[in-house]
Amino acid sequence: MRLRIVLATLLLAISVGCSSSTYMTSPTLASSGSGTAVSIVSGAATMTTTAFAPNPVTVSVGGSVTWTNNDSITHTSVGGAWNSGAIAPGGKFSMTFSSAGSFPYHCSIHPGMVGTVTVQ
Ligand SMILES: [Cu+2]
Repeated sequence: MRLRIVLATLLLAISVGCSSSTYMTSPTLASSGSGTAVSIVSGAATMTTTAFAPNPVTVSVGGSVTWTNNDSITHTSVGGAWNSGAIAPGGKFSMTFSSAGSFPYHCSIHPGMVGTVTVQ
């Protein structure tokens, strides 16, 4: 009798373990937060088309671009359809592109800094 209870408990523990590990390996979270990376390079303020790297950057329709400020001062990414606001040093900003096209953008603090996002 006692053995039967132990076995039942053991089976229950195994099945709970299996279902939780299936949940853990679910790919649900794999696609979130993955954007094509663009770096705002060190010393970008005095640069033009090389301030953002890579430039131009190409993403698929529905894809996103994540800008990371690798410089020591604040920058922005401003396009026709988006405005990052201030991106502090070390900060990031992401934008998802849902239609194909060529989207020019710049830094509103340093208008010489220009880039293009190509969505195809
Ligand atoms: Cu800037």
